[in-house]
Amino acid sequence: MWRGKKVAVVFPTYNEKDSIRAATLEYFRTQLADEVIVVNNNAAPGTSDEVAGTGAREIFENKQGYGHALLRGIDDCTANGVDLIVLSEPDGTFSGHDLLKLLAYSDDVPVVFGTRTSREFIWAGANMGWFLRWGNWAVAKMTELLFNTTILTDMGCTHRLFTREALQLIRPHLTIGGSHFGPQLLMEVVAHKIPFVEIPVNYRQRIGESSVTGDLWKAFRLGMRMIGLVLEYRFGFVARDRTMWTPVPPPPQVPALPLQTDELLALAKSLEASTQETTSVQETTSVQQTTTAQEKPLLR
Ligand SMILES: Nc1nc2c(ncn2[C@@H]2O[C@H](COP(=O)(O)OP(=O)(O)OP(=O)(O)O)[C@@H](O)[C@H]2O)c(=O)[nH]1
Ligand SMILES: [Mg+2]
Repeated sequence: MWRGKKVAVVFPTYNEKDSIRAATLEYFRTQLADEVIVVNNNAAPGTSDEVAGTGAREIFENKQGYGHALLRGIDDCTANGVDLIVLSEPDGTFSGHDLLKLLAYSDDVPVVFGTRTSREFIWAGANMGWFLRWGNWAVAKMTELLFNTTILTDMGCTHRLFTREALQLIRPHLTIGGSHFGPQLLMEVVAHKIPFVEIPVNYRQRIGESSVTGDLWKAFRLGMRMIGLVLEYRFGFVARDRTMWTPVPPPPQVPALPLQTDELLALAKSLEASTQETTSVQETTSVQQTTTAQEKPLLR
């Protein structure tokens, strides 16, 4: 639970039998995760036995692929009223310790991306050699430049946080079932103009064999597809009828006290008007705008 909000961590699993138990317990130990949802994507035999008894809820996705597995987890969370959805991997690479950092930024923005390219956060033995690190960085910088976004240094880090409202907005546009689902998720956040921030997350050595970026040739092809995807978005080849994220107008500034009676009355009126305006904005959008990011200014 984070500030009264229900938090769920989604673990897609394919080949993480030897690490999934420890990974699940690591996230529960933070006492921040209300739920850990394991999406079994035709996972290695014995995975379910490892998950049993950890407190995680196991669900199944038969369509093979990283994207299919994550989408299944996302759909489960949004259907069950989870407020803050954190994606991760149960292969030992990501740290439960970073959950707090992702949640802390969710107070300000509806999407928090992790980056694995900050040198101080890359552990010995992690699969983040110079090619992966600088390749990811270069494509992310290209995206930052082409879309004039806030700082981006990693396109494909699974460790990310989304509010339910952000995911509901972009969900109809998430179509990729394979490994480049991660970059598509990022591009849809950018395309919908959803406010986001990117923060460094710990990236450790994988337990067991990577089936995606462990092979340099596969990683290179994935990189090329990422560049293609970014250019498709930039030059409008991807369907464009999107409902943009609706920012709520900021409340009027509260002047320093002491105030005269007539000033107090004027302030009360303007606050009332702004509350009504906010309510009407929320009513006219199809998406519920109830994230802390929007509520927070009203509380100040
Ligand atoms: N390779 C693969 N991974 C899957 C599949 N379904 C779910 N996953 C999950 O996707 C995550 C990423 O796969 P990994 O093998 O760890 O690949 P990786 O080297 O971490 O890839 P990156 O995170 O892109 O660097 C893991 O949590 C897998 O369990 C699938 O069909 N194939
Ligand atoms: Mg991995």
